[in-house]
Amino acid sequence: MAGETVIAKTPGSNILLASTSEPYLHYYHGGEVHCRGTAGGVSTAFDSLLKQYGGTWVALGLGSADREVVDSKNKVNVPPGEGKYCLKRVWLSKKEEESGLALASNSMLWPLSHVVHVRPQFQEDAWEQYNILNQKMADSLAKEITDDTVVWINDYQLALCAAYLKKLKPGAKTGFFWHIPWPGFEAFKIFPWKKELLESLLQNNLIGFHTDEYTKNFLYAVQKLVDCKVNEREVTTAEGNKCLVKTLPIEIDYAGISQQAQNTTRGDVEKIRKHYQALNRKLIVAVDRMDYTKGISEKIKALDYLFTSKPEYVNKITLLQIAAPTRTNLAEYKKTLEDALTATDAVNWKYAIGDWKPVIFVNDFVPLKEIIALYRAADVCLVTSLHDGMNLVSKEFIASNPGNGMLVLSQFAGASEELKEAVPVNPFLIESIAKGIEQALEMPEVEKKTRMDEMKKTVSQNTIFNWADSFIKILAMQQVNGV
Ligand code: GDG
Repeated sequence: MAGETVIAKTPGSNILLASTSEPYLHYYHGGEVHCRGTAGGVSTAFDSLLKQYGGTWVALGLGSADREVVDSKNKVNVPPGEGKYCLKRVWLSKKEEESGLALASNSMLWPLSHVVHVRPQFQEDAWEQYNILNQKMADSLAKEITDDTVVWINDYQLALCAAYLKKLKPGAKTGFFWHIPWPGFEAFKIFPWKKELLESLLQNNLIGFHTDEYTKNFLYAVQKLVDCKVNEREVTTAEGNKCLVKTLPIEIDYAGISQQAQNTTRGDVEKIRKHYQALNRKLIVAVDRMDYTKGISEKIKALDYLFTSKPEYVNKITLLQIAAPTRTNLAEYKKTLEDALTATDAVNWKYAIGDWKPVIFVNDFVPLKEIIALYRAADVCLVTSLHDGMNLVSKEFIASNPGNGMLVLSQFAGASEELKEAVPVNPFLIESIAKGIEQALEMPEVEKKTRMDEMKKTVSQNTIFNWADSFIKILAMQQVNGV
């Protein structure tokens, strides 16, 4: 399938990817250098892509041993031992990391874009450091650009990158994907550097969003604030740059994930269930980065509510929550973890019996192979994001589960636009989550199978490879100003 794609056929498509998240992280353990993958949608998605197509990925190097493994040009081939593509690392000073990444990206733009009522913390100095971070990435990208390079910049941490890059390489063609929601104007208009943000983004030749709602919100803000012409979804800036704005929902490597899942044997599934004391009990699996947008405490409280309102479920279900550590230096994230642990202790204290605990909370990075095995073993996958650009976990579950499980999915995850047969919940209402869990647990086998088959059809039709092909194909057709 990948061999027939536009990228593989077009010799002029030398992919140069940019994101702050790195797909592989090197770290010290016991005096030795180890390497592991990282949790997060951008890492997972583009790793499967570049493993297939090759290319260069420019990302920050934040692992304790990242500097140990790169060559003189800051490059290392990954995955380790396979060398499928080149990872080029960019180093930040402590100040740039703390202000440009942690504060500007994760305490300003992240809460601004996710409408979950966490107040963004604006600071001028952080915005300056954000500029420096974007400039550094642009400098590093510029060194890799040749005539046939297609530059694909990713996510809210790099919104100014194209503007800096085009000062160095005016003829460069750049596409940008915004992986998180773009909020409505009421929420967006409080951003102090909103015009600068929009004008920089519009220097790209293509911008992608996951849903039509985000695309429309973005275009509305552009029309309100920027001197430009908007013709349907094409924006022409006062300087003459044409930027196309498209809705392109991200997908997963369905075949790859479902193949890995099928390699999981019945014995493996039984072992997992036994390990989590879920042999004769129902297993609910949840996989998230430990982020306040994901509604993790809400899930745990919903389970507590379910046991209180329906005591017949006590000792009959286990929630296994994988909560991979993320942005651990930020106060909001520390508090979110504390809240989740408090909710876990409360429900476990009230209801644990013998070897059974209602909630198993794993605040650690878990290898993808194990996550896929868990999706396969699960009776229910519970996704309760308060707001989520897409949510890849829901699609990974659909690809991995044999069809006897059920997905409970937040109405406020972009994925809910495609996965119509999932059980929808409003995660702001604990009772709604509890009802969703109950509906999924009690659903007749035939209905589950029918719904899961429909969702498998949807997710398998559109893969990460088709998604990337569409993006690159559209980008390739865009004119670059003055070239
Ligand atoms: C952003 C947007 C959008 C999680 N824990 C572990 C682990 N993961 C993997 C999952 C999945 C990925 O991380 C999470 O992706 P999501 O899409 O669910 O969420 P974000 O990280 O917030 O991603 C999101 C995405 O970008 C893509 O555009 O969908 O809306 O917020 O792949 O499996 N992987 C491993 N260990 C873990 O402990 N190996």
